[in-house]
Amino acid sequence: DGSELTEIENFADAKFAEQDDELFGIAKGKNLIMVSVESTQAFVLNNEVNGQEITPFLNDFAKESLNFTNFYHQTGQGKTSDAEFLTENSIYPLSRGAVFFTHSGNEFTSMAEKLAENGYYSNAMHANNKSFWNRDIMYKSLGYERFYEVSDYNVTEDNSVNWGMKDVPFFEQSVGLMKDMPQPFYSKMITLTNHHPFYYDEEDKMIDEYNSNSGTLNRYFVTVRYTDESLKRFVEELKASGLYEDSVIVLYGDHYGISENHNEAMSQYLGKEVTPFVSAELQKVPFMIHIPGVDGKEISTVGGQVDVRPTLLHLLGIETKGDIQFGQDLLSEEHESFAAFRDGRFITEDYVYADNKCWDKETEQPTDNSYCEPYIEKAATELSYSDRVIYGDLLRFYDPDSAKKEE
Ligand code: GP9
Ligand code: MN
Repeated sequence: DGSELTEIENFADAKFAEQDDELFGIAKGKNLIMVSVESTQAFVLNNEVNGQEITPFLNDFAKESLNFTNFYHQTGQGKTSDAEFLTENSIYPLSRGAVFFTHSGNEFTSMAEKLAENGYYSNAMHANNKSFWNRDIMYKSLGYERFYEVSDYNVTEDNSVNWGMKDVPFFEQSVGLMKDMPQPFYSKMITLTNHHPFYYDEEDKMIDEYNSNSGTLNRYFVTVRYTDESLKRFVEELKASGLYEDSVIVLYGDHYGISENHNEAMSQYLGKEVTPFVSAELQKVPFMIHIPGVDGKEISTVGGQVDVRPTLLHLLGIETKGDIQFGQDLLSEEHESFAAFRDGRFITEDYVYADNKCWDKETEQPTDNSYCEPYIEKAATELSYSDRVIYGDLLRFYDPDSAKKEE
């Protein structure tokens, strides 16, 4: 009932990280373009395969952006949709199943809804079947006004590969759609080409495959390189259309592309054994925020997808105090270096908890468990409160106005 929410409200209020005054509203009134970059892990950034750069565009773009270098995905079985859930709501997905399927009828206080309340045209763009991950239903609950899905795009055999429409034409056609949107708009875009099994057309191959016993990993580099190119073209098209100067561009990796089934090939590539420590560190994904006119900066605080909502809303000058959020503004001085994974692993400033061991980041070896002990409970508490919000549909009882009055 409502009283259960009170306890959770208190938890969220205690966790709230006050925004930095200098940064609050620095992107006020700008469009927000947020790209979920399919299966892109951070290890490909500033890295090479066969002596060839894998992500030349992202490497440059990161330098012009607020670039978060210790940012982790926190998804479970809901994969892309879990990443969407986290970034929209600052609530964790479930430990089993996909919350997009199991709780699409819940009440949410998503970023899309909050932006719509603040005059934004909130929409999602993804050139796949609209019912994939139950998006057509869930997006209504999340407050998107419009979902540009496969039927809004001109998809041909020629411009498709693997799972569907290629990223280059997807971005190209999306800019066409954006030109007609009322501003400011919030567009959440989801790429598709760099998806397992990472099949590609020969004409799109810009670097050579890797050579290992895993065809999956070998091809992965080629399709990551292609998606990197598509993002470059996207930004060029935004510039040509005049939208670039008025838009914040956010990129995040949704989840891993290379599972533990490919550890042998991965260890060949990395030149070291894929221990549980390395495996956890491989869950790092890119997260960058590009704001026109704002200098790039590397931000090393440990965080995750649950932190995206407060971080972005504060930059856009929208308060989140009193909202039920489990994440913290990554740009706040009060942000605590911490990322809980959905499976019980977690990352702190100095330690990684994985395989029931506490790993020292410096030595990459297990150390005394007592260093991780306090965080084990912290992670469990946080996840259980988050689960209660979903299972009890507790945001039904949430009244933002009364939350504000209590401040
Ligand atoms: C499908 C795309 C991929 O529309 O979002 O989903 P995934 O398998 O990565 O969760
Ligand atoms: Mn995905």
